[in-house]
Amino acid sequence: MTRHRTQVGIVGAGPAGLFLGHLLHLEGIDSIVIESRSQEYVVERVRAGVLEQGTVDLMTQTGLGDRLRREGIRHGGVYLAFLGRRHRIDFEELTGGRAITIYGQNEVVKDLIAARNATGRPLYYSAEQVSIADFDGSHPRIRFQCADEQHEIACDFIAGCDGSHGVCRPSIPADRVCVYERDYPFGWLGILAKAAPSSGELVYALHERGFALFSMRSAGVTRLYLQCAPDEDIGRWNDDAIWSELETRLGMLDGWRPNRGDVVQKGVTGMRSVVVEPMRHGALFLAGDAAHIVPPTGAKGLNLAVADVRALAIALAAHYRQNRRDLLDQYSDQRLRSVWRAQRFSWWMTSMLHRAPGGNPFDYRRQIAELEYVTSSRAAMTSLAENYVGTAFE
Ligand code: RFL
Ligand code: PHB
Repeated sequence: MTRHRTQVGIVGAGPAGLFLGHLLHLEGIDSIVIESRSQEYVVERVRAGVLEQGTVDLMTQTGLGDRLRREGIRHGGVYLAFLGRRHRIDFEELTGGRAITIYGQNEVVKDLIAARNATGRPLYYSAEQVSIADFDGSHPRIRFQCADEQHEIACDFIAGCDGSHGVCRPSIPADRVCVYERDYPFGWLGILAKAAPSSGELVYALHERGFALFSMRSAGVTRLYLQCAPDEDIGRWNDDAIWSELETRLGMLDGWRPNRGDVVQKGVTGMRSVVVEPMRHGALFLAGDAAHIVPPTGAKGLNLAVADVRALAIALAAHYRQNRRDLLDQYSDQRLRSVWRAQRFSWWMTSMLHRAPGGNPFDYRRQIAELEYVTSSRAAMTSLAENYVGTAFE
């Protein structure tokens, strides 16, 4: 058995765990990160693409801004499309100049791994049989196996950054947590394609046949999503069928539609809303998807994860530097306010833009009426814009 000692043991090397390790390093606080997957898997996983200004600012302020500045694409608005027409929501004009930045989650993760490697602080990949213990007492421990060797980390705090299927949240006794949950009766089929984006900005579309989203990663790569069944068999969809469905749902009366190209990745993801309360149990702090999941329609998950660990790093720094406990004590309540605000927005965007299976024509007409309102009333547009460009850090 190899024994380690650190100040903060971090479970999970997604954006939350890696960003926390980075922020703690800048504060001179030691950490060990353990990750159940391989480095390749963590880097290649295709997920989010929309960064709020708070995420961009934090990356820039903490030395992670170089590639983001060169390769990130600033968007000053998005389109909502229905009945064959696109309607632009002008974020910059409605929110006093605020915008979003397109930069893939896997690029964020690459930048964070490079920063971690430069510090020489440990990051264990392919960790097995991960467990946490005694986080209610004074000797929190993380145990895992790596390359057939047993490891035990003794730490002051454990950061549960292990996503929605991790071990940290289920380690909390069930009678001590409240889990608020909502399933949606649909999922997203997503593709990444080598095709030049035919729109400069994202297009969220409601069609009679369901939702579709046009997004991008770079000048040569388009990211697209289709509403599908939550348990959709991707094997049923050849590339031609996917493009043809995308063209049906995204094709506009003015002739606009996505450019076709080679599909380089495809997958299906379910949609859920989850909040775990509280986000702290003794010396265990949950952050990111380990504590909350939002449906991707509001583009909030990654931003919430980054905002959580920023708050946690500030609270841990106050503890180590000034012996203050108050910020650690406030962490859960403070973050839950912002999490619930993002939940409301993500639920609302999802409900407005998806067709429930078996939904009746009344619902569809009501959704169109809502979209007509949102794209014509300045008050309604401003509400969408200010929530979309950023509330994760508030
Ligand atoms: P992650 O990224 O899931 O990372 C958790 C890490 O923990 C590891 N792990 C363990 N490690 C050790 N021991 C264990 N027992 C472990 N169990 C798990 C996992 O392997 C993993 O590496 O969670 P984190 O860091 O909290 O980050 C959250 C974000 O990844 C997530 O919220 C976003 O991807 C959500 N999301 C979006 N968010 C946005 O802000 N903007 C978007 O545009 C956006 N689009 C999306 C999305 C998520 C999507 N999917 C696939 C769910 C689009 C999609 C399609
Ligand atoms: C993406 O580009 O992957 C993306 C964009 C907006 C969303 C979700 C995902 O709401």
